[in-house]
Amino acid sequence: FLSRPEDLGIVAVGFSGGQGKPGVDAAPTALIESGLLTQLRDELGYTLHGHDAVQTYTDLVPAQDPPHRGMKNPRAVSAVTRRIAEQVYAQAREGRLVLTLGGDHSIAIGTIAGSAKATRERLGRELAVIWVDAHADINTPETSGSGNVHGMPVSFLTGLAREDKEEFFGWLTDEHRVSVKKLVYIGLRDVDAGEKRILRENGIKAFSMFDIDRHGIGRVMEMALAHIGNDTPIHLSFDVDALDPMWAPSTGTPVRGGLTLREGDYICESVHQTGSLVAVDLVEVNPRLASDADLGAHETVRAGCSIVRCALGESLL
Ligand code: Z70
Ligand code: MN
Ligand code: MN
Ligand code: MN
Repeated sequence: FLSRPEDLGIVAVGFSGGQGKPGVDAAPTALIESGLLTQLRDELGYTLHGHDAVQTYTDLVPAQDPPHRGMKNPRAVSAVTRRIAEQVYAQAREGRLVLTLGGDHSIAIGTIAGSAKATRERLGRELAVIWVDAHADINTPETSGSGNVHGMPVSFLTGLAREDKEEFFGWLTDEHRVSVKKLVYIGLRDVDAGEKRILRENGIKAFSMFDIDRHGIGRVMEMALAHIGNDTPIHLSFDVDALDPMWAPSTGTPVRGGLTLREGDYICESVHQTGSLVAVDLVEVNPRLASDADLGAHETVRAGCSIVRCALGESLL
């Protein structure tokens, strides 16, 4: 798919408005300072584009942003994700693999919208999404108990949630959307009752931790990739809280009983090996949250770097 797969577009998103805990906006800087981009350039051989600065999007955050349909910070999240969609699209249009460093998971509204649009235009293909997460993030504004938009990105991206007003995600059109048939979850273990109903009613393919325990991660990846089908462009959206808090404690909503770091790396390696990867997100690293602040944050950043390197082909011999 990629004209020059060694070219990597970087979007560094310092944004936390999709949820309530400050600090997740500091992740891109922490990941970059730990040497991630240097490794991608010097060890994996990528040519990096657009990595100059971490974006904070402060010009897009309004002074007043009262809830709409229960969503918190709806104007800010809508405007920021709209900008991210343009940035990801601009990189993907050049035939570059796109790496987005979040940021909370609401930013995937932008990354996947941009990547779906570019994939349609360049390849005439529909995008598949592999969503690795403890959570399904498929609440509609109406089913959400929290009002946090990072629990809703998949419902907006699949069109299960819709909105006419441009300032509340009304800018999303069919060219930005993905089919529920081309969506696969891995690592789920904390899914709201309303979300379970949405998954069931829409026949969405989901591999929970139960499925990973039963089949092993090797078989789960075979089944996940078979569901997507060969030669389908893949967007990998990786929430670091899919990993067990043992490896990634410094995240907004840690949930015990998660993936080992090796299982997380294996997911990324398997996706890389398809040759169909067009974009990767790493989200929800919050360097300010670990109970043992310094050590936990360092471990989480280190795990995040490992995930990204594996997705970009580090493990290939
Ligand atoms: C819950 C909600 C969520 C991440 C928490 C939680 C969603 N289902 N996502 N942490 N990364 O608020 O909708
Ligand atoms: Mn998530
Ligand atoms: Mn999550
Ligand atoms: Mn490769």
